[in-house]
Amino acid sequence: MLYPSATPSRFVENLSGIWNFKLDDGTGLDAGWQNRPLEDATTMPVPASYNDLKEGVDFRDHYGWVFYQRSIAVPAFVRDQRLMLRFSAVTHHAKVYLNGELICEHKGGFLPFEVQLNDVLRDGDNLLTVAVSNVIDYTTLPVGSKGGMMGDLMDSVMGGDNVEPKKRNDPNFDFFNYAGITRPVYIYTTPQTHIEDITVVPAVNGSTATLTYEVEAAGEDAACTVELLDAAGNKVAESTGATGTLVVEDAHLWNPGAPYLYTVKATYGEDVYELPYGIRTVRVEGAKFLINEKPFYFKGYGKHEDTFPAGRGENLPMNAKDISLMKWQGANSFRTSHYPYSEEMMRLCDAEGIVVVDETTAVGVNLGFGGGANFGGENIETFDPQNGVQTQEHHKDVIRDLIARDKNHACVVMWSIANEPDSDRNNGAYDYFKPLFDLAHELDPQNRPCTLISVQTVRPENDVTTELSDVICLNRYYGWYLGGPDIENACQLLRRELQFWTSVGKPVMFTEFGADTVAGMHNTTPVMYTEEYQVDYYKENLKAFDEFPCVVGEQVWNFADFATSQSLLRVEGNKKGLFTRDRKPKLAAHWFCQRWHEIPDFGYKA
Ligand code: GCB
Repeated sequence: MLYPSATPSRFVENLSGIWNFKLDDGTGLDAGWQNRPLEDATTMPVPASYNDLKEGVDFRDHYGWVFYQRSIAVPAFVRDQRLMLRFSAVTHHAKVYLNGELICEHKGGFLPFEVQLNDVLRDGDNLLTVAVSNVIDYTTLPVGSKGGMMGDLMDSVMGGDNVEPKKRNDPNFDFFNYAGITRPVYIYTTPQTHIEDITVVPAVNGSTATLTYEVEAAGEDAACTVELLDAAGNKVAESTGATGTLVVEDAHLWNPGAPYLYTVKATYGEDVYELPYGIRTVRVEGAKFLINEKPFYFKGYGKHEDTFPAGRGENLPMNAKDISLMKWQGANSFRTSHYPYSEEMMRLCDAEGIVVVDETTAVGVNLGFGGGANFGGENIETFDPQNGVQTQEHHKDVIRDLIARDKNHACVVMWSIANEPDSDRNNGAYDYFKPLFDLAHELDPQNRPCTLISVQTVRPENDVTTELSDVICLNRYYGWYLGGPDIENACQLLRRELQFWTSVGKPVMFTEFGADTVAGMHNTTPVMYTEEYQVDYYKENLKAFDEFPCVVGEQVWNFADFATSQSLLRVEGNKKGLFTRDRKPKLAAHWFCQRWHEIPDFGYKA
């Protein structure tokens, strides 16, 4: 799906701003709130998660639907154009109504969707209502269940059955279930005969690059030309036809830390679309991860889109700051844990030369494990046909939509199919995941490496990542959840595990390792939760990583502290950040600054 860019043939209106807003009391849809102006509405900025923007736990932890509303109109001079209403992300389930009529519905909180307006839009003002649900269950990604444990507990303690538990979401994952219209909403136009999609695949031979392209169009037959412009806007290649190749001599490659972006300018009839495009190659060879045929070493983080008070709402200044901090630290990469990040962030990574492991929304596909902080997992097998997760079809849709959105990004070097699922082949993981890996490989025109992010609780010998993943990605907490506070001994177990992975013969990368650290907590003896312990934890783990040539990357958990559900293990959120939530460095941030500036992007373990 193309990003909504303004071009000589396309007009874009951004609907960001203050909308009307109301929490549903359980009657909203039946009572027809979508049909008329909301009564007693409050205000709400779009884009943003709503949870932290008004006071009170009932607001923050609201369960179910909320309503967003505003009026929209388009000027007469674009009325004959194709008019699209496009949502960049609505978390997690959206029903979109125009003048009371349901015009589209979407499941999944982190990918764009759109609907054509021409036939439903009236002249003058139109009432746009978006009903948004934050409910997660065994059919959604991420996975959750309906909570109410406190009621059960009180029943068992008090011996009564008269306590009605309050409905709430019980996430099977360790980040706050922020919701709302979290990314921009646009109306954009195209000519009726228009470009639907563009796919460009690079191949590099010496100093010559060949780009194979396909322009998908709709409407009438029209002439198609595709030009390649260099960064200064000069035409360096041109071709005609909806499919073809562009040959570039002395091509500038996109490299981590040294990006170069061309523009692929496609014209179909009257429609023009300009796609920023970096040329680079990616492949795995033996236990190496090659970018532009050179062995790359990942230095970076698992992240979250999480800031105060926007929640998971798009925060462009913070995105810019985060990338600046990454460069300050000598990092070169991150993983979009645990959902696809905004399109603006992906474009920024292309422009800034940051390497991205692009993850789906599949987190919590593991019912034996409560996802970090919530160790309340029920004793049901994850892939149990009756009572287990029912996510596979939706998981396929997410993979389809993610690859459709991000396939042309130079920054994306690998797809992460899931974070910490039950990946034990004895529990049905192979049958669940094999079709998903096949689908991703088939859909990605660049056939990038695919992985799943493996959890420490599955024995390595039983982990389907061995056969399915192109890169073995490990979330490991030796010296924290496992073996803490005896970091040294725990790291002996880590070494034993790495011997196993060495024998598999694939590249290995640590996608999570870390220790909760409360900023400002210090001690001469490094005890758990102090800044000193975090430094020692990392030093010891990295000593082990450095001993193994198959380890091609270290991505710490986490870039910054972030909000989670409340639990006994979380002190106002997860504190494993190298930075605080407002981006102040902890001791370990300075330590990594030194380490990562000494490690080259390429050839570290040559
Ligand atoms: C994990 C999860 C991550 C949690 C982290 C933790 O393995 O992938 O979402 O936040 O552990 O800190 O417990």
